[in-house]
This record gives sequence, structure tokens and C-alpha cells, in this order.
Amino acid sequence: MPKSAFVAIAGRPSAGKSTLVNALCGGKVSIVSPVPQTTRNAVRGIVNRPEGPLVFLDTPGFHISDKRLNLKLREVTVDAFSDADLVLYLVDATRRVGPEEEALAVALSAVADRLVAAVNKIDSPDADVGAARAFVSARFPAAPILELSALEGSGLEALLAALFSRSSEGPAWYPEEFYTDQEPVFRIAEIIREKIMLHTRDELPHAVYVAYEDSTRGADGSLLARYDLVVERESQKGIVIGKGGSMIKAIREEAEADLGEIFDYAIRLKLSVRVDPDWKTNEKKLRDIIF
Ligand SMILES: Nc1nc2c(ncn2[C@@H]2O[C@H](COP(=O)(O)OP(=O)(O)OP(=O)(O)O)[C@@H](O)[C@H]2O)c(=O)[nH]1
Ligand SMILES: [Mg+2]
Repeated sequence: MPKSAFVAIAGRPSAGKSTLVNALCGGKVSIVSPVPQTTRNAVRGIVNRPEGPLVFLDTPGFHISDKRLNLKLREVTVDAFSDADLVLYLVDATRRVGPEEEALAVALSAVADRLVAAVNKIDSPDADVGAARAFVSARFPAAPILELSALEGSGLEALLAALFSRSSEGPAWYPEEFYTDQEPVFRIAEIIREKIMLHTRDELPHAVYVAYEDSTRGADGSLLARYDLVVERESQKGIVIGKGGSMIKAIREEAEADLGEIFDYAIRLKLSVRVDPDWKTNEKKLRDIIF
């Protein structure tokens, strides 16, 4: 009987959670950017090994703020690690421990019995692995602490071995060829959002969400999908559109190129920009966007 486990990944914004999920799953499951708070949903990535499957739940970075969007993101994260069989606590070795890391460690104390810790970014010259280890071992004396570089893909086998050794026999939740369970409509929106984050990182990365409108199939099997880039204010429309439409064109072309790598049919995008002033503060709207 194979082993299986749901493994929630918890960590501060930009700790490298999504990079790690992608490295483990061998494909782009979850979007990555240098902007903290890139991930907004509990995104699942599946690793199939001879021992069995591990289902990883990427989560939004744990960030302390009373804004409604942040509260919602934190709820997604805490729900994910409360429900999971194992919790992988990822600590960024390049950043000093601060109040946010302390608050996350307090929240994780509820799941200390099923926690595996990993110090990430050990490839970086700025990494202080000793300080990160000391912090974790003081708070979670029983937890194993691994070291890895999600970016370079090092330390992953030891991590999987540590997780399997703490997993029990269980069912295979997904067909073996699955490496994620996301619906195409959501995946496409996320890829578009990644390009927005990369292009608007200094201006308005958190002001935008991507809304699916509709799609049609061409005779050749290609998909034409329409999405709206929704901003909070009229003045932000121009930033996303760019001079002469240059920014939205770059977002579209880069997203289409990535989608070509992921899907086995061509996807063409039609992107428009519209304003929704309260998408980040309206609880009902947030429920549809953050889940
Ligand atoms: N040097 C180095 N950089 C890394 C490593 N892992 C991730 N990064 C970088 O850290 C930044 C954030 O990575 P993400 O994977 O988006 O981080 P995250 O924890 O998912 O962030 P949120 O979704 O915002 O919570 C990106 O610029 C990554 O390239 C690593 O092992 N080494
Ligand atoms: Mg992420």
C-alpha cells in the first residue's frame, strides 16, 4: 500500500514556497515573482514517487495586516495548514527573523507535532543558515530541519524522504499523470497575473486581479480566451495599458508564451482593463477571488 499525504507549505511572503512547489512538481504549478504576496490561493501541486503521492498545498505568505485582503489571505493559509497531514515550514535564510516570522511560528505551534522545517535560499551569499536553524530549533525542538535551494533544486530528495518517513499509508488522490488539479481557467488567470506582477512590481502589483470573461474554440482546436485585468482606480488603468498599449501587449505575449509550454493546444488571449473600486474590500467579491 503506497503512502500519501497532504503537505501544506507555510512561510513568510517571498520565502520561496511557490518556487519550491514548482521545483518539486517539475512544472509551473504556482506563479512566482519577487513581489511579496504573489500567491493568493491554496494551489495544489502533486509529486508522484514510487513510495506514493505527496500533495503539496502552496499558500499565501503569512503577513500581518488588518486589511481585508490580507485577512482573507491569512485565512486561506491557516485553513490549509490546519487541515493538512504534514506542514512544511519554509524559512528564508536571507532575511532576518522579525515580528512576522515570530507570529507565524506562534500560529504553527498548533501543528508542531506534524511539522517539518526547511531553510531555503542556502545558495544565496546573503543566507545565514545558522540563524534560521537556531530560530526554528528553539521554537520546534522536535522538528527535523532540512536545508535547500528551491531555485537551484538542491536538497529536494532529502526533503521528500523526510516527508515520506512521516506519511502513512493512504490512497492516491489523483491520477498518476496529474501534477496539479487546477482548472485551466484559473491557471490561465494566474499566469496572466504573474506577468502583471513582474511588469508592475514598483507600481501596483497588489491592485490587480484577473477575471475570466469567456472563451471560444477555433476550428484548429486553439482557444481564444477573454480576461479582464481589474484595477481599483481609473488612474491605474493607464499603468497596466502602458504607453501606446505596450505594457498590456507585453503581458499578453509573455503569458501566451508560458501557456504554450503548459497546454497542448494554443491559447490566444484577449485582455481588457476595467475598474472595480471595492474588489479588495468587499467580502462577497473577495470570496470569489481568494479561496
Ligand atoms: N536565491 C534564491 N532565491 C529564491 C529561492 N527560492 C525562491 N527564490 C526567489 O524568491 C522570490 C520569491 O519566490 P516565491 O516562490 O514567489 O515566494 P513565495 O514564498 O511563494 O512568495 P508569496 O507567494 O508572495 O508568499 C523570487 O524572486 C524567487 O526567485 C532560492 O532557493 N534561492
Ligand atoms: Mg507564492
